[in-house]
Amino acid sequence: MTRRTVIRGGLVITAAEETYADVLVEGGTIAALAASDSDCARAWTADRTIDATGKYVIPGGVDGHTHLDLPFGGTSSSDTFETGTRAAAWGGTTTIVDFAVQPRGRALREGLDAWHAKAEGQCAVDYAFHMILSDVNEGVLKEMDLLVGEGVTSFKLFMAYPGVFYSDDGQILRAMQRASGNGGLIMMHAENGIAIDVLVEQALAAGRTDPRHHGEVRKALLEAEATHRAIQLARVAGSPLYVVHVSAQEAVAELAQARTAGLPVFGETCPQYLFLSTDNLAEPGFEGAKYVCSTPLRPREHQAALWRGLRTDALQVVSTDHCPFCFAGQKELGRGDFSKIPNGLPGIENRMDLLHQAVVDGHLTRRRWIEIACAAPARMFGLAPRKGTIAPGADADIVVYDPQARQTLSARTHHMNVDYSAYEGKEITGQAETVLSRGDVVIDRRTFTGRAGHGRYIPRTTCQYLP
Ligand code: DUC
Ligand code: ZN
Ligand code: ZN
Ligand code: ZN
Repeated sequence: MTRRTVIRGGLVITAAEETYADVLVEGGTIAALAASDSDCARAWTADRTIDATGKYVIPGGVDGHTHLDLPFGGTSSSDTFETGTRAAAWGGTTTIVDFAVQPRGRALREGLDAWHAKAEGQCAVDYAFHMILSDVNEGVLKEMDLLVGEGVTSFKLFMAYPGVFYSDDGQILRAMQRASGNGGLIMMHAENGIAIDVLVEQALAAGRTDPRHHGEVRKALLEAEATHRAIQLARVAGSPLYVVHVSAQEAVAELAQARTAGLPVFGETCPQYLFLSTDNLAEPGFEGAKYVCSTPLRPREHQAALWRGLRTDALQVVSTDHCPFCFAGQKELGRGDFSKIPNGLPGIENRMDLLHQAVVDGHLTRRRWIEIACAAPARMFGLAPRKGTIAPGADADIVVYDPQARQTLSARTHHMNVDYSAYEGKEITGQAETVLSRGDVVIDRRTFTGRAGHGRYIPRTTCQYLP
């Protein structure tokens, strides 16, 4: 017999509507919705009833940008697929899309196989992969077609990190041309890495070695320039473009202009750019290292442009770029040389809550919260209609969210495998109370009831965001 669960009495919020409804789950999928006090809903019998009175019933979060167990900066990001996806579940995120990496000079397949091996049997929630192209050549272009065919439908390129992940404009154009033919989505790390490296060298030579100089050399104008160039290259190639981790207001302006012109150009930002700033990078001693990521945190003034971009659809998605490194032993690799601080911030557990706080603070409506955190990433990355919404036929990835719970973010209480919180002491209104992943309760009233290996690999269709 298929197990039946009913979630009763909550306010069901999707990107499209808000309605008091009961939700019937059969096995791993949503079977039906019906008005909470209707005869139809009252007639449902179930093995398990979850009382959501006074709570929101929302789709599980979709985090389209994570780096679990990523070798980077002479070390590896500190969350494994096991710890990172468990932390995701605690925070109400039930699908992640992580970045498999092409080893330089090797085949995409080799990188993809390595990522499958890391994740298989380890995940608490469902997962999928993008592919990072670190060395575009003829063989790689052919492999892109194969990967699209098997559900890896997006490819990240770097205009930054010369000598590591960097692609030149010719390589970028070729990959975009290929994507325009096979339906792949090009994701761009848009920063002019060649110019940044000159400024890094000059800063270090002048003795400017503290973490705050990381923010000073990675200039907003060099993000805007790269964003502009990526947009023009995508136009020439006839491919859509998704710009990751947008932080500079000048880059938002480039995206807004392109979208106003009707181009298939999309943008993502991350909680750290909405809630943190260069003030954090300038914290005394070496504390600023905790906030070193790329693109970098910006002066506070940029935040208003990001919120506006999220409201006006210049930006479509908020992902975390979760790439945690412990302060002790990892961030510390860059004492005396900011360029050696491993780049990345933790946040996979905090995204849904920080964005709910943005609803409380008046930056976003509740439906826009669900759009940018669940529905848009699901459509963008070919996970809809299974993920990102609450509708009959969709996976039963559901969060019973308490909009009144009070919590204080802290490394003492979080579940990410990292020794600090980027939001230490921040007070949040709202918390995921109970979380279902394909019908299984993985968080039950703030107790973890999931398991490593419950999460499945999800092959993706191509981007569903295009008209
Ligand atoms: N930026 C980060 O901060 N970390 C991982 C990779 C990236 O581009
Ligand atoms: Zn990046
Ligand atoms: Zn421009
Ligand atoms: Zn990233």
